Amino acid sequence: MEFSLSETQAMVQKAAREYATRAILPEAAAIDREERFPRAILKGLAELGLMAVNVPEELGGAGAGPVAYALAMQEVARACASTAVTMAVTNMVGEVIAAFGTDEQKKTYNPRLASGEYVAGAFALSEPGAGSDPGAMSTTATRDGDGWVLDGQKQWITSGAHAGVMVVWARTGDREKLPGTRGISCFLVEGGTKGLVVGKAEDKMGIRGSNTVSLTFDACRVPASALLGQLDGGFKIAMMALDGGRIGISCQAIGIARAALDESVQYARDRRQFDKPIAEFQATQWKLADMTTELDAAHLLAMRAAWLKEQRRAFSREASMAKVFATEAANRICNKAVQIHGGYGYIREFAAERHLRDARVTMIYEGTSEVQRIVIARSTLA
Ligand code: COS
Repeated sequence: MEFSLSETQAMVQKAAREYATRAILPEAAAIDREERFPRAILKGLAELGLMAVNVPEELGGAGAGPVAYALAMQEVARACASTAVTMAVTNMVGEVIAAFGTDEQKKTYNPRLASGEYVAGAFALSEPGAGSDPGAMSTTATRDGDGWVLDGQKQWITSGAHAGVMVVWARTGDREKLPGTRGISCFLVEGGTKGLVVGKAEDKMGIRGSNTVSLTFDACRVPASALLGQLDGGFKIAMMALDGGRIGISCQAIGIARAALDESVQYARDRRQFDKPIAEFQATQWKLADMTTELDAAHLLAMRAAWLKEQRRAFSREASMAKVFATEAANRICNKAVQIHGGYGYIREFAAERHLRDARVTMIYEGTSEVQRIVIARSTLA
């Protein structure tokens, strides 16, 4: 068993930590307060190769692998969860195109996503009536001459207003013959395409510097070359992409929780009550001990899933286990961080309340905790 990092992994981690500490952390509170989409910061991430960590070098990516990506995600999320989710989705979109795209699609989109020419990519699967059950989607793509016409609505689309390219799922099969998860295809739609209408940005509890919108496809025409992967074979692409995406969100949660723990340690050392630092009270120590242990367990689960992915072995169950544990642990950790900070944990002057707000969504997006448990239980009972 090998727990140490390769030279490349250590280098990516160091580069991400250095940039996150220097360029992202000082902006994080303002990004949240002003709901600012951090364009310049995202460009900087792209320049470091962090928008396409696990995309091959010949397509403009860093080619550093899933473990390096997981480490980088933790570092960025530790500084700013909003920036981290934009990075996570962009990396996921790049990986999907690299894995399923034609040479032409890869040549067109991967270098743009990796270099920051496109500030972000977007992943448009969920709909108002199809969240945990994407097989119930109703957006359609109808063949029309040499192209496709998309009609329908997508919901909760991260970076939907800014993405240069989005991966969009739609029904292509006859609903009678190919119901549910069958008869769904995947398309690459460029931002600004005629018939693609971006809805208003959601006013969210956390990750307020990320952009979340609905998208309406109103007779939105795309060429035949926009089809990604096999006709009617799009559902599996979504599931495979989400398996990897779930490692990313585990690591986002771990990064947020790590920040909450570090700040709690600092606060517990500085804050004095009853003539001594509150770190000297067992009530505080036990909280810190549990936070440390849970964070490490989350980290190990996430790294195991990333390592399996790197070995090209099955990792779906392990990604779901990492996600459900890491995101729920992060919420417990952030909640304890607020408690350790007392009244100061409840005001904006300290970051503890932001961490708790940011952590909450990690149990919801890219598959709720309930969906992760479905995936895990199916494998346990198989
Ligand atoms: N990798 C590859 N293929 C997969 C897969 C995976 N991880 N998971 C499922 N599939 C395949 C199945 O093998 C099945 O293939 P066949 O039709 O050839 O048999 C097909 O996909 C349908 O799978 P299944 O029957 O399991 O689909 P369900 O409708 O029961 O859905 C869950 C399963 C709940 C796991 C799925 O719908 C899901 O992940 N939902 C959450 C979606 C989500 O995360 N949304 C967030 C969007 S981003 S904010």
